[in-house]
Amino acid sequence: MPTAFITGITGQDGSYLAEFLLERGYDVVGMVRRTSTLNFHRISHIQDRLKLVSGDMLDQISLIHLLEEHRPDEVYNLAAQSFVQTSWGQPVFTGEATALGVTRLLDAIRLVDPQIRFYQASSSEMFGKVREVPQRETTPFHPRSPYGVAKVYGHWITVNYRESYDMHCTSGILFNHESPRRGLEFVTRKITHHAAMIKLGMTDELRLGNLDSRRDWGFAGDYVRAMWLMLQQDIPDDFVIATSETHSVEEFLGEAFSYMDLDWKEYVVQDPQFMRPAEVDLLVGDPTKAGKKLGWEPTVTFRQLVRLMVDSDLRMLRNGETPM
Ligand code: NAP
Ligand code: F7E
Repeated sequence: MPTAFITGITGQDGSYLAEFLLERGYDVVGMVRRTSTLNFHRISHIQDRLKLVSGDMLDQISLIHLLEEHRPDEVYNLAAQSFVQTSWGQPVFTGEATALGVTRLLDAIRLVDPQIRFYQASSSEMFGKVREVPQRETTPFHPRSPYGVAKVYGHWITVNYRESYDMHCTSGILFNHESPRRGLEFVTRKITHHAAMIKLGMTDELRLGNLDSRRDWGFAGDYVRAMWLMLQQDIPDDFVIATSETHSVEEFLGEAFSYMDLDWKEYVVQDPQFMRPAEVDLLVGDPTKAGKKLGWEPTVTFRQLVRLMVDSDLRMLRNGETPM
């Protein structure tokens, strides 16, 4: 059985990827960092089938020891400080975890076993102030946040280890992907969770920032399948993963609230604290290469995505469950 090593397994994508790999018969080793309170809520349903091990992207020794001990065939680097807004308040930490962490892990692989296949979670945030519409693998980068800048570094160091050491290093340039397990601070989940709370009479207000920005939103379950497909290729490469549709935050609001028979204009307040110092106005990806080379395509439409997130939030709130 192949062994996969996942950093960021407690996050949205880590939980879906772990499920996906377990179904394919992998031994899954997940790296978790030490926290004073356990945060395994996204993986509690599969915890007994995972090997959870302790390490941190800021501590290279831990990465080397874990790779030596578990000898994975594939490494998926999903760990990052991934919230764009926080990256302005914590730019150095974001650089340490999201940028330099990639080098620490790549170099640990080079030292322990350069045959290990490596996946880097790159991001459409690298395109930032976009130079071309839609964005593809060859579109130049112009990041607009410390997070985007850190991801550009992570992307190029991945390409560099591929070119310098002939390692199997792949960068997946993933556009926004969401799910019922999305963190509550991201705009999609913030909207679906509040729409459900408003429907149930638990609140009557939703405070948001810029409603005009446009994103290419897909379903996280589809996107982890693309990560795995990338590492099954003989030749490592870079791939854009996206739906090729773009919608504004306002459209997302309209879709979620109208599904609940609510008018979002009665509840939404624009609040400057959620505006960003520099915004990414428009993202829309061109996944043609992934379609041709990986046979990948998304299976969940924008409307289905919004509805499955609202339904899940309604169910959790009705059952008094802690949000994932
Ligand atoms: P997420 O839910 O925020 O999960 C991030 C994970 O990284 C968590 O497990 C977190 O652990 C871990 N982590 C953070 N700092 C760490 C450190 N110093 N050492 C070890 N682990 C650390 O993010 P996601 O949405 O699943 O995204 C997964 C990856 O894809 C990230 O790299 C993100 O930047 C990238 N990405 C995401 C999207 C998207 O739309 N979701 C699009 C493109 C790229 P804790 O639970 O302990 O905090
Ligand atoms: O913001 C606007 C905000 O925080 C989306 C991460 O996974 O995807 C994600 O980054 C848009 C922005 O995601 C609020 O200004 C308005 O224009 O949900 P978000 P993001 O910044 O696109 C990329 C691909 C990643 O790689 C990242 O890791 O929504 N917006 N009002 C708001 N955003 C938030 N969070 N909260 C608001 O109240």
